[in-house]
Amino acid sequence: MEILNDLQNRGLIHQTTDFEGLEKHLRDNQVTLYAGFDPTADSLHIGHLVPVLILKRFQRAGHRPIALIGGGTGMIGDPSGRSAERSLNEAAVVEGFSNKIKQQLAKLLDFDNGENAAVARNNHDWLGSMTVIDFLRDAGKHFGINYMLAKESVSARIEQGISFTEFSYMILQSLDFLKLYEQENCTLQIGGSDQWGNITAGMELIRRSSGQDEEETKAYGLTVPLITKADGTKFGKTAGGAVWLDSEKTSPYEFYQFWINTDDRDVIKFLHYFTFLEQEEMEQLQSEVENHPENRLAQKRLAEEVTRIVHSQDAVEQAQKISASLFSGDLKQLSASEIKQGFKDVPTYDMTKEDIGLIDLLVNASISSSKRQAREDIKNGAIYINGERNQDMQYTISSEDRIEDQFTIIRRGKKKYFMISYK
Ligand code: 383
Repeated sequence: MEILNDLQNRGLIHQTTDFEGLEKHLRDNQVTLYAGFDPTADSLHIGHLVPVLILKRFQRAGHRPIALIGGGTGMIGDPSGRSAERSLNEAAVVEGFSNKIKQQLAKLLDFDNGENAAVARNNHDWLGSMTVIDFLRDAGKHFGINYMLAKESVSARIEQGISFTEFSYMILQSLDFLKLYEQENCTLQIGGSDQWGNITAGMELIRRSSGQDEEETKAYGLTVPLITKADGTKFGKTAGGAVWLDSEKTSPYEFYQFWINTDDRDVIKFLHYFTFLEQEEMEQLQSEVENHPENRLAQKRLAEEVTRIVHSQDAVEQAQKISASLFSGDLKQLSASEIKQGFKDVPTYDMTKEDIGLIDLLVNASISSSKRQAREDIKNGAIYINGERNQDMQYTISSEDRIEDQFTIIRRGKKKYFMISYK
């Protein structure tokens, strides 16, 4: 199927400049396209995933993606979609973030598959050395103030206030599109719907610098929709904050769980956005959601696919193993690192590696409210050590109960978990 049709069927096209022209351009050429990512943190998060996957979809269709890292623009701050001025990071911090993000993008896109290998560029390479005189003479002259003021990213901020720094951001992103257009024959920029103003500004700069009119210039823009959820809450946020692509920040198990928890009303849409599954399979899953929602098959498939794309098949299997163990309460086969992922959010009690009576431990770790309560809990069979019920009042917790000498998991009742962590 043609790439634009595929994107359309998946509901992935919010706006395009000249749809028919772009369709023909993609049919007749191997097109170089780009999307930009500003290094505002040490990792991308799932909000970045849709545009990254769009680059991948184009790559699979034979086109050539450029992942642009905003080492220069990240020093300035895009006002698009933000209600307040950003705080600036030090140059060394932005550089560190850029390197990390580049590595993540290299994992997600094929950087060495010959023919249409993806490439990474960093706009610090050209923006970092541009003089202010050149900036104002060569770029600034092409931008009318009224044109800039009319952009949503600026007009939305007039009341609240916007610095000249952020006001100028669109010119920098436009210079990138021009640069990549001239040097890499890059004719398409994609981004989220928040990027529409910046993308069209770049097309305008390309037209003006080349003196061509709209018809002659082969530069296009495409944006993807903002991701919304049926319950109205913001996509991509959990109680613990953003869902990061870095496994150190969001473990593969948490990542997997995030997708498993998708609402029935959203899951089919997310399969379209975040996976490469064929329409037919997604339709089958849709009827599963309608007829057997309790099986959560679509959620499982979504979690599997996205976790595999971002992490690996091993990560999927590990996440499934942790989920199954937590569900059955049988923790024996989990490694310390799996325990750590699965029990990240449970109350943790730190202690030194010394033997301690079970009753004392229950009280010290605030698992039972008093010694009397602790005895009661043990007697009632409500206490489990690493998944095994323990009804021995005299029991001593020792090295035997430490998983890889690091943790003991205590459960009280059906599903109240506590982690004992040893120093
Ligand atoms: C910088 C220089 C360019 C082209 C783009 C940029 C970055 C752009 C931006 N993008 C967001 C970001 O970096 O700020 N000005 O966090 C996000 N993107 C993508 C997508 C999205 C946007 O990286 O909508 C979500 O992920 O466009 O918010 O020459």
